[in-house]
Order: sequence, then C-alpha cells, then structure tokens
Amino acid sequence: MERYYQPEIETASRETIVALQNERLVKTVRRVYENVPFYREKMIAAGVSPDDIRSIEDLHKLPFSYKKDLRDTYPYGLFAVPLKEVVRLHASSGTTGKQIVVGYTEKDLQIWSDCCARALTAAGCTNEDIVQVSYGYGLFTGGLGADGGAMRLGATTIPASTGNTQRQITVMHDFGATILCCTPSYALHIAEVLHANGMTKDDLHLKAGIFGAEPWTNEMRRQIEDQLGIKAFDIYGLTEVIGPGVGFECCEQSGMHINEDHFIVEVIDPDTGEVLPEGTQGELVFTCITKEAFPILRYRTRDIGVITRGKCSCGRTLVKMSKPRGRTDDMLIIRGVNVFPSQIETVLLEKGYSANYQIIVDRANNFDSIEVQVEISNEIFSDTVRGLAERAKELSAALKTLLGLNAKVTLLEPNSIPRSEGKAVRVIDKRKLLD
Ligand code: DLL
Repeated sequence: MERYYQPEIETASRETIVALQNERLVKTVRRVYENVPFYREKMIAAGVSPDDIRSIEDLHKLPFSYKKDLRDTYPYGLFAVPLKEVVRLHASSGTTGKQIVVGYTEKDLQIWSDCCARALTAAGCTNEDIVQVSYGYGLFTGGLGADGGAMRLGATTIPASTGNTQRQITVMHDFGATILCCTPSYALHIAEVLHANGMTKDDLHLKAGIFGAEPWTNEMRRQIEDQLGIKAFDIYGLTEVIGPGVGFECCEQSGMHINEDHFIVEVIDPDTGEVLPEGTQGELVFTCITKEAFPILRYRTRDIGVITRGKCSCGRTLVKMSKPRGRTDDMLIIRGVNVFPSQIETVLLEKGYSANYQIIVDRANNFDSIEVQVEISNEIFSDTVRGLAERAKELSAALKTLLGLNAKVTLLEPNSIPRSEGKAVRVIDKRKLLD
C-alpha cells in the first residue's frame, strides 16, 4: 500500500490546497512588501500593491524575479528576516557568473526536511532504511537537503557526500545501504566502478535511489535500475526556491508531484511571460509561500516543463511536473536549429550506447559544428576499424533523423570521458569561448 509522509496534504482535495495557497500567498506578499525594499520597489514600478493580491488568481499581477536579481542584491538583499533569525546559508555558483546566496530560518529548514521526507517516503523509505547521501555536502543544497529528509524519517543516514567512489562502494556494501541519493550520472559511475571491482548489484542491499540535480532521461533511468537493481526516482529542486524537494516522483514514475502547499507553480511562455494553460509546455515559475528567510516570488527557473493535474495512481493529488525537458539557456542553437542535449542522450541510449557522452559545439568560418563523443564498450572497441566506422555512420544518421543536422560522431574507448561526482558536464560550447 502506498505510504505518505503527510497524507493530509499529499492527498488533500484541490479546494484545501487552493485555500492554503490563497491564505499563504496573501500573507507572503504583504510580508515581502514590508520587509524587502527590492520587492517593494519592483511592485511599485509594476503598479501593484499587496491589496491587489487577494488570491492565487492575482498571482500573474506580480513581477517576475530572475537570477540576476539575486546577483544584483548579493549577498543578503532579498532576505525577508534579520540575519539573526537565519540559521543556515547555501549558495550556488552555476556554470557562469557570480554566486548567489540563500538563507533559511529554523522553520524553513523544517519545511525543507518535510519536503524531502515526502520524496523519500514516496520512494519507499522508512525508519528502517539506511540512506546513503552521496550528493555533495556543503554550500550545494543536495547533501544537507536529502540528509534533512532522511533524519526527519528517522532513517539511518550515511553522510557520504561525493567523491572517492571506491570508498562509497565499500561503505554502501559494508553498512548495508538500502537507499542511494546522488546525481543520476554519479549513480551510473558508481555502478561502473562496482562492476570494475568484479562486484554486481547482488553484492549490495540497495532497493531504491533518489536522483536529481541534473537532467536525465528515462533511458538513463532504465540503465541505473538495471545496473544497481533498484527502482530509480526523480527529485527536482533549485537553490533559489529551497533545494531538492520542490518536486518528487512517486511509484508511478511519470512526473514529479510539486509540494504545492509550499510552492506555487506556473508555466509561462518564456518569450512573452504570458501564463500558459496546464498541459502546455513552457518555463516553470515558482513562488514560495511558506519560507521566512528567502520567500522568492514568481522565480523564472529557465527550466522547461509541463504541469498536469490528472489523477495519479499513487493517490497523491499534488500537481505533477514533467521531467524538465531542458533549460531555456541550455538549448543549443546550431546553424539555426534548436537542440537540447536530452534529445541526443535519448538517441544514444536507445541505440545501446552508454550515458558517458559529451557534445562539443564549435564554430569555424561562421559555420557551427556539432560533435557527439560517446564511449563504447570494450567489446565494441575491439571491433574492426570498418565495423567502428559503420557504427559511427549509423549513429550519425539517427541523429540526423532526429535533429535534422549533420553531427560528427566519435566513438571513444571506455573511460576516456572524465566522470563527474556531481552534475555531469555534457556540453562543451567552444563558441562561447570565442565571444
Ligand atoms: O540542483 C538542487 C537539487 C539537489 C535538486 C539534489 C535535486 C537533487 P541547483 O544547483 O540550484 O539546485 O540547480 C538547480 O538543476 O534549475 C534544474 O535545471 C536542474 N535540476 C534539478 N533537479 C533536476 C531534475 C539543485 N530532477 C537546477 N531533473 C534546476 C532535471 C534538474 N534537472
């Protein structure tokens, strides 16, 4: 039978959730207006006052927030409480630019732990489980976020953090970890090192994994499930909103339930800012309605997804978001064609290649080129030169069919692409270096 951590919310009626959201949104907007000059000025400039926000129907009247706002007000300009009430800071640097910093009060940390406890429970975790947290601990929210959820459930937590994969495996084996939390690319790397050690999934006690912080396809899910002998669940979140636990997957494994009692989601057209109807793909925008220290309003995530409110077989009524289908800013435009790395990953894995790949984009004489480098197995690697050339040609043809672009394919020997312990680097865009 399906278990919930907070059934009164997770299976609540739509009316209950909307009533909570209305009340919490109105309060948050007023508080933010009074305590954060940045929001007050932005609202005044947009001609809205807290009195105009009476329910979630009025949310669209509020101006958006952007990552740039966090940078411009660095470090504490968006905090809505005095620093003496803040008990924790986290930060994220992203791939470019200055880092951003967010804060949590004691109550914010409790809410965050609740959100992650819901995710862990949906993956089958109880106080009898041993949870190995192999997300990075530190300023990154992954480690301490998952840790807080596991502690909340009374599970036995192993704060392994990232790195030293041999030791991770020893710990996982000897301590009998039953649940693994890390990035999906790191999960595959752990499986790879496990096999290189002459061990298999049968030497471990894992039953489930909770993977997120980076995009991963369903094909990658199948590989992880197969190689580690587990059920693999997705978890979504971002530093600016709270960290992991904004959304989490249930046994249905078809999208993530959003913790709507804490975060209101909207999907918008990234170009016009117009709110789109449910079921339409667009940019995800979140508003925090319970956070004390850092209650961000209408935050533009740049993640592209779809939300749906159909009935879920797990019994949860919380709205579901699709796996993010890329980011508005990781979309590559190559010779005018829009390409998402996830599309390439799907082709690679469907064709039986590994998830160890990199996409190299370059420009010479104003002409963009795209090269897909992917590792092959030892068996394939020992094939004839002609056999390898045939394979590369076949893969290139499949990519052409999908993308409508000629991509160069390079098959690499096993272990030639650097492994990541956190978020994998999938794209090297040399054009950016030229700017
Ligand atoms: O990655 C928080 C997190 C930690 C989520 C552990 C899940 C697990 P940031 O470093 O701020 O926070 O990065 C946030 O990562 O906007 C997405 O683009 C991407 N992302 C996060 N989760 C997923 C996911 C953490 N499940 C950015 N699928 C987000 C795809 C994800 N992308």
